[in-house]
Amino acid sequence: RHRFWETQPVGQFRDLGDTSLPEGPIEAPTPLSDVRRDPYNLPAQYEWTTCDIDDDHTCTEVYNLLTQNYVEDDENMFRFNYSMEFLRWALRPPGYFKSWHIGVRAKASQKLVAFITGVPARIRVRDDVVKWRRSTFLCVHKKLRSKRLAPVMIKEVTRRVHLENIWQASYTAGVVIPTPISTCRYWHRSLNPKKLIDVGFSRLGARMTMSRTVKLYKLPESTVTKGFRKMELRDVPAVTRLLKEYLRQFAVAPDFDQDDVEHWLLPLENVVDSYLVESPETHEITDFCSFYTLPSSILNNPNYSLLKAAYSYYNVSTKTPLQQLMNDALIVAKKNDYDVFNALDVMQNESFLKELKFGPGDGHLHYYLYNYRIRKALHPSELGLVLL
Ligand code: MYA
Ligand code: JJ1
Repeated sequence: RHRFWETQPVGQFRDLGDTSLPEGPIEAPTPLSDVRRDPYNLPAQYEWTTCDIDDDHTCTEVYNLLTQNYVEDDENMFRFNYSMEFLRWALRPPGYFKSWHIGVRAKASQKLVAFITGVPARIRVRDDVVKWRRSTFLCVHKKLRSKRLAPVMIKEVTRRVHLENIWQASYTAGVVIPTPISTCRYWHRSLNPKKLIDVGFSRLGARMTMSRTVKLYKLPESTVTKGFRKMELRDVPAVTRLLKEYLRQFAVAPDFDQDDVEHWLLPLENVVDSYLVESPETHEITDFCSFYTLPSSILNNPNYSLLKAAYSYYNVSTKTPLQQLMNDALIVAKKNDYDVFNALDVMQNESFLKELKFGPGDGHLHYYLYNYRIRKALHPSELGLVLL
């Protein structure tokens, strides 16, 4: 049933529940000298290109390809619209490899028609810290779908990752392939209910009027937690310590050092926002919350073209109740004109979703590991990992 994925070192559906199989890598690394030297073959009209994301022209080409062809919801009403600044941030973390930003061009027109990337990361699975590749932005132009281009691209990126002596990867997708380690649900908190209803993102509830709905989702003007402020560069060591300690409780989580925290969590305008609570007495950093900015294009609406969405990222509470912390995050997002605040049911998020008036969405996100077996699917709350 999965012509490609059945040939790959990933957990297979038929192995589900087979407790005799060990957890850990499925295939041992091969000697680097055995890794294929030449790129995989593409159909004759196409050629490989390495996308230099520093270059404005190339970055614009990638942006345009994704904005017109990347992920949509099941009714094709919305499509992710990652900004150029976001792409640059997501694709250039500490130690990134340019050779992993792979494009496919049509030879004749030189048009960019497909893209796949990876960035390096250290991820812990239970007690095992492994070097991984985090994978995103697999995209094939709508006109070239179903021609088995995706498997060639996945094999090519895998080859280039192997050349760096890395043998595992983590990725998420909206589709089910062999075999999810966990399946999460998206939840949505309306911040601008009128616009969300106008564009078909949400519906007026039964026995609800617009004015009652607006009132239901109303938020205070300013945050309530004392000592709540934006994260700054000087906070990197304290935030790293806080996060490291907090993420230990999850079965799968990133292993962040200070450089990673500086890159992935220091605020970057219109890309990532991070706030923390500094105790007014001891000046200790006790809590942390963050979200990233990922707008969606609104397809076919006469009045609106962009939905401004915030996505819950990493949150840590040690003193401030998580629910209060997240309510402050909602207040900040509302103040900054976001239309909706989205979250997955990962980590401890279930503890505040209903209380803070998030509602379940119609989308799921499946988490995967490449060349790493885990025996039994995890509950979303065992995941301490958020991929972009
Ligand atoms: S998830 C986001 C994916 N992108 C989109 O959804 C954007 C819109 N869609 C498209 O651009 C195309 O539909 C794509 C497929 C490109 C997705 N992940 O070429 P095909 C399998 C993995 O004829 P197309 C993200 O970015 C499918 O099951 N496999 O199909 C994370 C079938 O295989 P099989 C997928 O529709 C990506 C085969 O491809 C996905 O023209 C992680 C069909 O190929 C998917 N999202 O193109 C990638 N969708 O027959 C894996 C379909 O077996 C990385 N397929 O069922 C693995 C780690 C590699 C590194 C390892 C290092 C050690
Ligand atoms: O955004 C999503 N769904 C929305 C819009 C649905 C439009 C019709 N299909 C949704 N809205 C309801 C909100 C409502 C607000 C008030 C309270 C009750 C709820 O459900 C969904 C997620 O739910 N998004 C998608 O489907 C986009 C694709 C998700 C897969 C992403 C794969 C990414 C891979 C990157 O690694």
